[in-house]
Order: sequence, then C-alpha cells, then structure tokens
Amino acid sequence: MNTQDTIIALSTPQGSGAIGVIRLSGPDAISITNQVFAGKDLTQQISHTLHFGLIKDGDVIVDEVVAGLYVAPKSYTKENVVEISCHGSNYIIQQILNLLIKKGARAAKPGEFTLRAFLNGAFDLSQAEAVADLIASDSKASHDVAIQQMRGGFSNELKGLRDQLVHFASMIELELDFAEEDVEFANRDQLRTLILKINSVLQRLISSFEMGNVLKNGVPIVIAGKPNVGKSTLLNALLNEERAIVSEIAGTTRDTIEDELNINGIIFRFIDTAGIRDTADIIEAKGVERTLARMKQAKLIIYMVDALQTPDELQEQLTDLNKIDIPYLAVVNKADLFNDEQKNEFAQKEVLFLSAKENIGVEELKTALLAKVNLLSINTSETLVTNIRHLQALQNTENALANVLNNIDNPITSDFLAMDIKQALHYLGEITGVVTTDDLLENIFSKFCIGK
Ligand SMILES: Nc1nc2c(ncn2[C@@H]2O[C@H](COP(=O)(O)OP(=O)(O)OP(=O)(O)O)[C@@H](O)[C@H]2O)c(=O)[nH]1
Ligand SMILES: [Mg+2]
Repeated sequence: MNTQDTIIALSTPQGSGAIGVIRLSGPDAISITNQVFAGKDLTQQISHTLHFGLIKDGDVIVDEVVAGLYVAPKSYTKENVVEISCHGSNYIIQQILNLLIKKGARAAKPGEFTLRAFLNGAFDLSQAEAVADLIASDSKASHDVAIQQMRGGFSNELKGLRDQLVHFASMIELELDFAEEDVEFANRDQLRTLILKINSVLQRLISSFEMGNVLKNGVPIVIAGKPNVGKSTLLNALLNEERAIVSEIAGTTRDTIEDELNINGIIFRFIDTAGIRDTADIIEAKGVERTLARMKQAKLIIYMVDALQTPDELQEQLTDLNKIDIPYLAVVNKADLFNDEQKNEFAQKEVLFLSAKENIGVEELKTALLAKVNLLSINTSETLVTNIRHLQALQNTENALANVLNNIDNPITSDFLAMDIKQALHYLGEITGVVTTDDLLENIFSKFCIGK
C-alpha cells in the first residue's frame, strides 16, 4: 500500500452546488497546489490557515478559490492536507482535478483518506468503519450509534481488556522459557477471573448486535394476512405514497414490496407480502412461499384480517401464526365497514381497528409498533455492535477464550494455554486493526465513498 504519494479527490457530492471541496493529502499536497495557485506562496504559510487566490492553468484563470492548509501531522490523515473550496461547477471541478493530477497528484481510491488516517494512527479500524456508518446514517438512532463508535466507545472497551490479556500471555511465555524449573508466573486464578470478566463483556457486545443491526438497517416488519384484507393499502398509508398496487382482486401482490419509514428517529422497514392462501397459480404460490420466509425473519408481524372475517376466523389464523414464534400485532382492517355490534364481537381479542383506506388508526398503529418493538427505551449511548465483521471477531474471541478456560482446568502444558490466548488476542486485535491484512483493509475501505 503506497502512502508516499499525494492523493486527490472531490470530497463534496458530484453535481453542481454552491461550492465544491477538492481535497489533497500527502507529502506534496501543499507544493503541488502551490504550482497552480496564484496569490501567495502556500509553502510558506502556517497550518490551519485559509488563503484566497486564483487557480490558473498557465495563463487561463480556472476559478477563484479558498485554499485551507493543514500541515502534517495536524490533519485528518496526519499528512499535509489542502482543501480547495471552489465554485461548485462540474466543469471547474474537473479542470482543477485534472490540473493537479497533471502536476503530480493521484486520483484517490474510495476511502483512501480515511485509510491513511488509520495507517497513520489517527484512529483504529473500528473507528474508521464508524466514519462510513456516520456518513450513511439517516436516522437519529443510527447516527447515535455511529458517533459513539467513531469516538472510540467500542475500541476503548476492547483495548483495556486486550492489554490485560497481553500481560498474561507474556507471563505464560516466560514460564515456557523456564520450563525446567516448573515455575508459575501467571496466576491461574487471576487468569480465570480475567477471562470470565472478558467473557461477560463479549457476551454483552455480541448480544447487542441484534439491536445494533436493527438500528443501522431498520426494524423489519412484515405485513401479512389473507388476500385482499388491505395489506398493500396499509403499506401505502404508512409511507404516504402509492408504493404498492391495490385492487379488489384477491392475489394482487405477488412479490414482497418493502420500504423504509422513520418513526421517532427509528427506521422501520415495512414489507408488504402476497396474501396467504392455497393456490393453484404457480406464481402466486411462489409469492406465498416468500411471504412465509419473510415472516420468519421479521422482528414483528402485523397480522391483518378484515371486517369480513369473524373473531373465530382470526383466532384460527393466530393459532397458525403462533407456530412461527415471531411477535405479532393483530389488526382488523376495513373497520369503516363495521357497526358497533360487530366491533364488540372483537372486543375480547387484543386487536387494533384500522381503516387503511380512510387512513384511520394508522397513527395509533405506529405508536403501537414503537411500544411493541420496545425501542423507545434503548440507550444508544451504550456500546452497540453494528458491524458483522466485529460480531464474527467477537465470537471467535469467545471461542478461543473457552479453550483457554478448558486448558486451565485440565492438567495440560502451558504451550496450549499460550497458543489459545494468542488466538484470542488475534481476534480481538482484528476489530481495532492491531491485526490486519491488506485484503481486509481493501475490503473495508472500498465500501467508502471517494473523497472520504
Ligand atoms: N372499505 C375499505 N376497503 C379497504 C380498506 N383497505 C383496503 N380496502 C380495499 O380492499 C381491497 C384490497 O386491498 P389491497 O390493499 O390490495 O389488499 P391486499 O391485502 O394487499 O391484497 P393482496 O395483495 O391480494 O393479498 C381494495 O379494493 C382496497 O381498496 C379499508 O380500510 N376499508
Ligand atoms: Mg397486496
């Protein structure tokens, strides 16, 4: 990985805007910019200063710009950084990029600025990943989690534990050096206590993934029921747009249709499905199969019947639903067709009345969803694992530590103990990037946007 050259990219979105920001990072960032900057000698300026001037291609004025200087190591990447704020025209931006590339800069790859920041020790790997999450965050909850991780919540917690484990690993290594003398530098009871302590932290982090993942990607909620009860009408009412086709023909929806909605800062992912029934239609049958598959993956099912069905019919369907063991919320749609007496028949059951078509009861449904998913009480300032890579490393650490525990209890040589502790350290290190490979870094940073 070459970090000796100077990289350049547009850091603001493509397209025209009031201003565009072009960023350079690397040893020659300032001197390269200086070659095309008319106004003053940028190489003679101090860090953290702004300079108004012209970008010139020979005699041609390309734009009037402001150049911000950050002298290494006081910058995002810890290298020399220049941020050129120019007028946000595609043409100007292309001209400036081409010009600076001609003078020696290289077009940056996705995430390369953040990669350099990581390689230069500005933060650890999980914090770098949080930068991407922060940019992608589109709700208060996902923002809270990302900013917490970026500011090191997760890393600090792991670093402390890893340091203690490193201490034991070195003690046991020492024992190996004195193998003949049968000494014990690493107190086994203390080691056991430490591992149990680490395990409890690991378990908390591992079990936080489900919530973390939901906050990042949305709470999956499946709308299911028999054909024609009004599932697609409800999806449309929730989203406030004609997202799904609605018709009086049973079996209208064949495939799953999904979209997100932000309710009180939490992203819900609503999934409208094909109505459940036995059908000879091959395509519809495939749709029903999908419905059942999605129901099993849901965090919550909105199970819908309509006013044409009786409480007994509802009960029968709910009995079936109980078999898949996913929490549900029963709703009776088309309540506009009910008289009070009919409503009373349902009163024994715990149901929510709804008229999706008339948009009655939809707000109450949202409130019920929030309560049911019980997310209102979550504390996003607590460390949550949101990244599958971290989850896997945590699980691997846990397994390695389980081996350590076994080996303490079994009368076995210290060699194995040392090996298993090293394994655990390896996996813990993967999260924060103490242990990395080029492939891993490539994989992580290629998902970033260019210019970050
Ligand atoms: N009166 C009344 N009609 C409704 C209501 N909600 C939906 N409908 C009607 O019921 C019919 C079926 O609605 P859809 O939303 O397509 O039903 P669905 O459950 O998605 O049906 P499938 O996709 O076939 O499974 C349409 O004619 C809707 O206009 C409601 O609250 N009241
Ligand atoms: Mg439908």
